[in-house]
Amino acid sequence: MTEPIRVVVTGAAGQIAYSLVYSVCKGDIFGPNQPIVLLLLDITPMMGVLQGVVMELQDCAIPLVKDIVATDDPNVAFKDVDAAFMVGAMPRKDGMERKDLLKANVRIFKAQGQAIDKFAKKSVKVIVVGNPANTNACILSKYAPSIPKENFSCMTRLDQNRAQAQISLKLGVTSDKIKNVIIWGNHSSTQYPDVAHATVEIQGKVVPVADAIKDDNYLKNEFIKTVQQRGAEVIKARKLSSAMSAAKAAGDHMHDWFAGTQGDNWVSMGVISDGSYGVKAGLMFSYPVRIKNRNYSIVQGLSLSEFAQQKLDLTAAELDEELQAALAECAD
Ligand code: NAX
Repeated sequence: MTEPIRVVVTGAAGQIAYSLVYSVCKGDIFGPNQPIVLLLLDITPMMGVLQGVVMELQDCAIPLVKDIVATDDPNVAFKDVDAAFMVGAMPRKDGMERKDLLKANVRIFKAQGQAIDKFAKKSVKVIVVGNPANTNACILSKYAPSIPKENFSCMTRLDQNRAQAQISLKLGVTSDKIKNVIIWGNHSSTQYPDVAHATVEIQGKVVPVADAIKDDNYLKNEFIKTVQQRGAEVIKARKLSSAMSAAKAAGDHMHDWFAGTQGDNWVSMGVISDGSYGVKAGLMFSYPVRIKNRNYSIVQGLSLSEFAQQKLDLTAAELDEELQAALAECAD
């Protein structure tokens, strides 16, 4: 019998977690034969709502689920965890300044980093979903110094999936036929969705996406803007932010981290920069990565046009500014 793995989801009473926990429990992410102990963390006022989520999970009657722990105590939630989905964060409220938002999130991710440092397995794999995701992940890692920096990541897979979906809609093929789309940089409107190295399989033939689309103007303008603004468009339509698609993307990210990427294909993940592609080391930057044995490596040697380089510089500068502001809050 396979030992259960311990998986924590923070922000567990929220809307992304509502889709995500079901996916975790039914085996989509860690495999159909992997038993799960699920740890759910939220803040004290949400414990009643969280109990409702626990009841529903119980009522799903999923045999993989060995135990569910719902708590408002990070020291309990992170105990011996193998995988952490950091979904909970302070949302921006009306009249809140960026500085206040950063300050609130630094406080949350500092405390949770310290708990991860103390209680999680040293091999834990962490994805930060809560915004500002890249910077929150940096803060988390800073306060969990006993855990390798490479074990922390942030989610840009939703942006990758959105980019793939746009190309698939444009070409009338299913999204699995499109490989190697890249999201560079910040999970914000400065991100750079890049299809310069992407391919599409059409009627059994693999061709560059650019050759299939044959519209450089679309790829440099409308496509990029659509992906960058997609989250805002969903909010406008739904009056709520992306949740189902965000949960699916968080699952895709963690699935590939545990199971590995296929062949030469890559996926995009926010990971700690080692200076690759001229990005300042120490920023949590979304790169194309390949994954083997639960370790990722940043794909090296991809050519960047002048247009692409400018986009990378812009998003890296934004991330640097955001991180410096967050670090200043840490010092307070
Ligand atoms: P919700 O507001 O529905 O849920 C957030 C939950 O987090 C709430 O239950 C809240 O009580 C909890 N929470 C707040 N502080 C906490 C703390 N200190 N410890 C534990 N739990 C805490 O938001 P939801 O729609 O689920 O979105 C969650 C986060 O994902 C937001 O920060 C959102 O901006 C971010 N997103 C990130 C995306 C990405 O691609 N990286 C895309 C989707 C989403 O916008």
